Amino acid sequence: MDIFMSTYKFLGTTLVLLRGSIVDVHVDAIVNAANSALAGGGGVDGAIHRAGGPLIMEECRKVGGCLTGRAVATSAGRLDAKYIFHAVGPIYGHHRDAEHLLASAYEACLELAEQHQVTSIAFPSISTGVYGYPLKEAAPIALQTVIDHIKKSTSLQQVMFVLFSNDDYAMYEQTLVDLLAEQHNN
Ligand code: AR6
Repeated sequence: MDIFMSTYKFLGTTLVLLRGSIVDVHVDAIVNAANSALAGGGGVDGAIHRAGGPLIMEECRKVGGCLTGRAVATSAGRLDAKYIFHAVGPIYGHHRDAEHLLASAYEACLELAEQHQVTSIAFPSISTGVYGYPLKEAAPIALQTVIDHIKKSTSLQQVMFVLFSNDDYAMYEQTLVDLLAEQHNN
């Protein structure tokens, strides 16, 4: 399988887009697209628990749950990371104010990154699988939230988005190029 990757420098931080599985990346914090019961499931959540082993679920049970639009941290079990940040995105067509909740899920992870002073983080495309959020609408929310965060003082040297399909990767790439051009023009 071909590897697609592109990198962009924004202020002091490197933004990376990668086509692949999030369990294969080496970063301080891997973000999980979780549910509010932290009960595990399919997609990213299934892949992380399978690859990371039972310790992650044990810690999730102790935490007990997470509100939509928020995130909680656990350790990363067997994965090559220090933390898993379990973020709960909105269910499209179910939650009112889905746009705000989606941005808030990303912000919650970025805040956890600062609290734990991590230097690298990998996001999946939260809510765009089982939760049905159209990728074309979700990509600018995800990327703009990261751009806005980086404008403040941050411990993050690298922010990665790991996309699972070629189409998702292409959409994120085009959206990021457009958003960074807007930043330069402002
Ligand atoms: N690496 C990166 N991206 C992936 C991977 C992977 N290994 N697997 C899927 N994707 P989803 P959600 C993409 O469904 O929409 C779970 O059951 C996928 O193609 O993982 O937030 C949870 O337990 C899509 O673009 O998360 C929740 O109940 C994106 O990741 C619920 O699904 C997100 O898809 C959360 O749904």
